[in-house]
Amino acid sequence: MNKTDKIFVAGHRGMVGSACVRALKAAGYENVVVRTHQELDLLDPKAVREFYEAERPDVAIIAAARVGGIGANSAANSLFLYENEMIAMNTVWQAAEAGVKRLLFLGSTCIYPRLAPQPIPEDALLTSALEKTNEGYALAKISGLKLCEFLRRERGLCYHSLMPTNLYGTGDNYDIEHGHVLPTLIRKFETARMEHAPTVSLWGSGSPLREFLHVDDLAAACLFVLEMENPPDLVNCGSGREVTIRQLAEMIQEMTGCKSIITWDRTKPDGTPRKLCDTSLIRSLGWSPKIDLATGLRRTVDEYRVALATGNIRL
Ligand code: GFB
Repeated sequence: MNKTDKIFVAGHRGMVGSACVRALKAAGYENVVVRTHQELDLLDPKAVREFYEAERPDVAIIAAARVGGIGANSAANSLFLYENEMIAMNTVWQAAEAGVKRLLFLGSTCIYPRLAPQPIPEDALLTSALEKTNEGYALAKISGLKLCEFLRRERGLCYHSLMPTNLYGTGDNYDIEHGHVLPTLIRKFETARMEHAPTVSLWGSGSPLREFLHVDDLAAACLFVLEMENPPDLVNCGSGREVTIRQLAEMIQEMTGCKSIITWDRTKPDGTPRKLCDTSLIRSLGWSPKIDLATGLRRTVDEYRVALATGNIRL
């Protein structure tokens, strides 16, 4: 990838896409092309084809997706499958048809089997059954990464994929019902602190393990693989550190100064018991994360407070 390349970032208003745009600009890539949902409907193949043919980007970064936490995914697996499948097929296939030479497809480590070996290596893909709570999302992401792999093999296009672990950071979604666990917990503890609530209700048992990566570390990883001449077809990206949901809750509780008692609502799902990704491949290539969880959390709590005070919270 060259500094003068025209780079299309699909999903630039989301947490991942906006972090990629920031990282590209900070690294001196000035020719970044974006479209809002109103300007370009990624579910519409014809519109996507016309966009690629009109703009002719050199590079595409596919960060657009319908995303959500365990609540959103498990309530609407059909929608997560349909929209993400359409977005993946349209943005990847139409790019190839329009002659885009380079493309990075972003997914999630939920593509791996529910009971994959831990830490999860890239070759655990499709070795056993998926986690049911996000099966729709996972199937769509598997289709997208496979389409990239096939196009690379059949047409020699440099299309490749990166699978991040659970992400958090600037521009996250703080919706209580639909958000991911980390932003939701920040909002729950902050609200309980301000309202002097006696208890804070969290989901599940608190025992599942999750690995968290700050989105700025992910954006750096995206640039890193895009700057490689011959990147792997599929590479994991994670912090390499995992915590239980209970430990995460205690960290956020302490950081927010919330005195409420934590209760666990066991009618809510735990999801996959553990999903620590094996990051040895990306580390061996030369990337490593820079933002540890305590530092990233502190920054995120501060950003949440500013967003709340200024009415800029994303829900
Ligand atoms: O981030 P999250 O919603 O999704 O985290 P996944 C879910 C874990 O946090 C479960 C617990 O063990 C929940 O029981 N949890 C505790 C809570 N309290 C809460 C709460 O208030 N809200 C939420 N949301 N969780 C997602 C997938 O899986 O991971 C996506 O659904 C995607 O498709 C993403 O792959 C990376 O980590 O289980």
